[in-house]
Amino acid sequence: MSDTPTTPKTRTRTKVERPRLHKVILVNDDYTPRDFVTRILKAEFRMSAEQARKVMITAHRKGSCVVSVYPRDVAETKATRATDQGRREGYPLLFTTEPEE
Ligand code: TYC
Repeated sequence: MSDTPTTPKTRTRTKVERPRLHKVILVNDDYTPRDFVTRILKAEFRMSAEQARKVMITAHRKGSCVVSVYPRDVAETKATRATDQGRREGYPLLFTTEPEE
């Protein structure tokens, strides 16, 4: 150990917070056909047929289901695009977004 007096070094730490991710949520309704919901999930959210079917059935049974999480702008764009595809076919299919806790 050396006897040289040491001056405490101060360190500046810049806190960088990761941007919060946002959930895309599929909301159940009584009118949109199951196969249509599954097709949208596969196309817009790049899910396998099996994954898409599971998410669709969960929303059908429980009222809603988290599809995936993304940075905010991606989540909003995907939710809007997927909802619009239902509207174009006359279905009330709805995808919403909310920040992750
Ligand atoms: N409940 C619809 C039906 O029975 C199917 C459906 C599932 C619709 C999930 C929307 O988010 C949904 N045809």
